[in-house]
Amino acid sequence: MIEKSIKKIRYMSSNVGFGGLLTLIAAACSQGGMAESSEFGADAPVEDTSEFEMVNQDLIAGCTALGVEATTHACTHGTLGPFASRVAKTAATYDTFAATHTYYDVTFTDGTAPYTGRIDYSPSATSDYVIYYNPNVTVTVKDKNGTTVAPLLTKTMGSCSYLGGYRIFPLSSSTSFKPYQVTITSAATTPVKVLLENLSDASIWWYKDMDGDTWGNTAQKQLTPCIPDEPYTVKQGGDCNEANAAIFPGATETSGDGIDSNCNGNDNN
Ligand SMILES: [Ca+2]
Ligand SMILES: [Ca+2]
Ligand SMILES: [Ca+2]
Repeated sequence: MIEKSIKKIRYMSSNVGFGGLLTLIAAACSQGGMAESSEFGADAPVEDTSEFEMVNQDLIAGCTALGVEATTHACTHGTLGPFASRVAKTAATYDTFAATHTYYDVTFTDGTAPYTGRIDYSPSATSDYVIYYNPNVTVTVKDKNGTTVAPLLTKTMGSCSYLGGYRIFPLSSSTSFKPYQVTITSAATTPVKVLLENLSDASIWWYKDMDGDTWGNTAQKQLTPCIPDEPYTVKQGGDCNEANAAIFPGATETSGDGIDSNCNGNDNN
């Protein structure tokens, strides 16, 4: 469903312009759902799930940053919302992030720098979640039992003026672990902008392109929200010859040369 949604957005965005694209992105957000990562090609890296075997990992091995599909989507929330306010508390009762896809203004109750407080979050699906924030603050996560959840990735973001950075955590929807305790520590500024996203919603297929013709091998692909992982660098499959950059869907066909140059199964057209 997610792959269909992303493809639909990409197709439709060419016709609806930027404003329409943002509407489509918001629509995709609301669809939610879980994307399976079991359809990787034969050459895809094998994930080490030993440390996080409870969760579905969307981050491919060696992921160094999220791709623009994820970061652009998140950045639009800074201008379009939806917006909400939450109070990070130090008392026994904590405010909660009620849902993903909301851009939160988080305020603190202690009133002195460094500002710090806790908000609880109960994910609806087991997945990798990204917590974006602005300015760059420290975000740590523990499960309801007080066990620290190690971040999978911590990055600053230079491409969005509304979000300074992000951290990615593997979270479970099991009540054995949630609600999670999200602690935010800010050196000097309050409130802090915070946005949570299920990374499955931002995952897209990347196809393996060995001959550099921008068309990939349909059978060898990765589903990930990360930046392209060489050689999984293109978003379109259908290349019927990965050893010849002159052969790809739509290439010029030479009739009767014994080569299907445009990958339609026919030598002559
Ligand atoms: Ca290719
Ligand atoms: Ca042909
Ligand atoms: Ca031919």
